[in-house]
Amino acid sequence: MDNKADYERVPAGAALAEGVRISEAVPSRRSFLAGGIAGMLTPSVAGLLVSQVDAATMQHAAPAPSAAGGAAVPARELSSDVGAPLRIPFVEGEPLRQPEVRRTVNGELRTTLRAAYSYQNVGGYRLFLRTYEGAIPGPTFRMKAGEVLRIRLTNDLPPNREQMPLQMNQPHMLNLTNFHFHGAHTSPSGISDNVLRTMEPGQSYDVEIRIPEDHPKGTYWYHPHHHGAADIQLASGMAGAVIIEDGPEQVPEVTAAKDVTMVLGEVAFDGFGMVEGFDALFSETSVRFLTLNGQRAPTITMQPGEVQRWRILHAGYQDDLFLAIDQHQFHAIARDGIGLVIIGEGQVCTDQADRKDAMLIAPGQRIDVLVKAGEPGTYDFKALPYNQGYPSPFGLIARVKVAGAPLPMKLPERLAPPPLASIRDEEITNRRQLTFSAIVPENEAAAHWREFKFLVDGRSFDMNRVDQRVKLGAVEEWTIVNLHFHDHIFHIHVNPFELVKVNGEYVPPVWLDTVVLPRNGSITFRSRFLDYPGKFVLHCHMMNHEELGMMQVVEVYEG
Ligand SMILES: [Cu+2]
Repeated sequence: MDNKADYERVPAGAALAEGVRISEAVPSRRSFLAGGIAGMLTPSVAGLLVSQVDAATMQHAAPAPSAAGGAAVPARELSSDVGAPLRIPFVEGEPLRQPEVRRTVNGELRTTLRAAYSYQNVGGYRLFLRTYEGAIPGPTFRMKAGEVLRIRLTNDLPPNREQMPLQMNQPHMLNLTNFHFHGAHTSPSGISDNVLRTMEPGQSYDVEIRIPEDHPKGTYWYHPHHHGAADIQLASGMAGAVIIEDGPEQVPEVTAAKDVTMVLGEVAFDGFGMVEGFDALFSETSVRFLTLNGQRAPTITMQPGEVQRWRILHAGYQDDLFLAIDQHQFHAIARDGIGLVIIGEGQVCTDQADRKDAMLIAPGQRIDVLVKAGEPGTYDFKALPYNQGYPSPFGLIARVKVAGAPLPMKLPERLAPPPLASIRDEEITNRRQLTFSAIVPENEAAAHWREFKFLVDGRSFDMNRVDQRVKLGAVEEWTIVNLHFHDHIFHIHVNPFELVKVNGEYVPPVWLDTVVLPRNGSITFRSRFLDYPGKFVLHCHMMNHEELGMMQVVEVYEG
């Protein structure tokens, strides 16, 4: 079901009439100091600064919603402020947009995907970023298990004005790209989900990914994965959702729920409004604000009693987010595209697992949740402060406006049968242990980022070395030990895994493809390597760490 039209039907003017704030995105130096704000500036705080918006800006603020998302804005409508990055009128409370949806025809989703710079209006700033199809996020692909995704990917980024460096584990060659279908159980070879491919600027490439008939149905995503450029491109907003649609086994309460795609973004940029290196991304406080589908502080509308299915995808580049909605609950029904056995289970890798009102999501993870609207009112959907070894970004993400006629809908009492069978002890053919660690400079200043090393098994990534050889047909149990005092995020391509232990203690098993690896702790999971021989990678999904070397090559070989 495509809700795009529902969202587009809401006229921007109607929202404005109901008291939408017009905010200046950034306070003046004077007001900043007066306010004494050291942490993230929430839009609500920015909203208080409306009196400082100059008259010319106010006059032209109303057309801003239609100009959002990268459309051209006449120069006279821009703020008179000449500072960089360019600040523009910012209207809070626009209806949440849905990314453009592209669908299958006759079993094949055939599409183009153009990687290119474009101007984007994001939360009060006019940024110049690498994007897919000139949009943040990129289009949503909707397909079914058993279908084929065929993409003609054109790399229209400019030439790289540098040679390939000797030090590969630092950002480099930022205009090389490729295509990764995160979470797909498919071939990692040839022109399929092959992240070891290189796509040069000025060239077009075919990608063909076959989704098997028995693939778990749920929420997946795509993003670039070329080592050296993946972090900068993802942080710029190059990401989109892939939805493998439900089958007839889905329970009626979920089928009846409005299906909403929600792509979380962490917005960071340099003093020019661009993302061109680690000076924009590396500091632990780089993230300026959070976005949902590329929008800052949009409004999600629900009727009292309504149940919606939110497909929450964390496409941010670096940090765990601890999500909550005032006076509402998340009811998780799937994690990483794989249906849960029990509603709400799977929150295990957090020191706040007992907090039932909040939900931890790591970059790369997806959590499908049901949300049942309560009494009429407006509620904040936000990220709460969270300790991931260093503080996570926090602040407003969106507002949930509950209004209109009551729409009594039910939450399900049980979910569809789980798509993947639990791995029994006697299936296991091999065990192995890996370590994640870091070497940090004596003074961890952001400016010293070149001195950080992020390692797996004590080594930096080398795409020409195979680190883990797994025999085709193996069923293995892996323990990943984190020797660092920060959390990391373990992700492996091609095969999902069943998490069974955290810090050596058994947990209710949950299938995932991305998981928080607790600081000075460990995770243990089981995985089946029954098909798809070839080379692929495992890595930390905190993309700064991946780019600084926290990645390995895995080869599934036919013995
Ligand atoms: Cu990491």
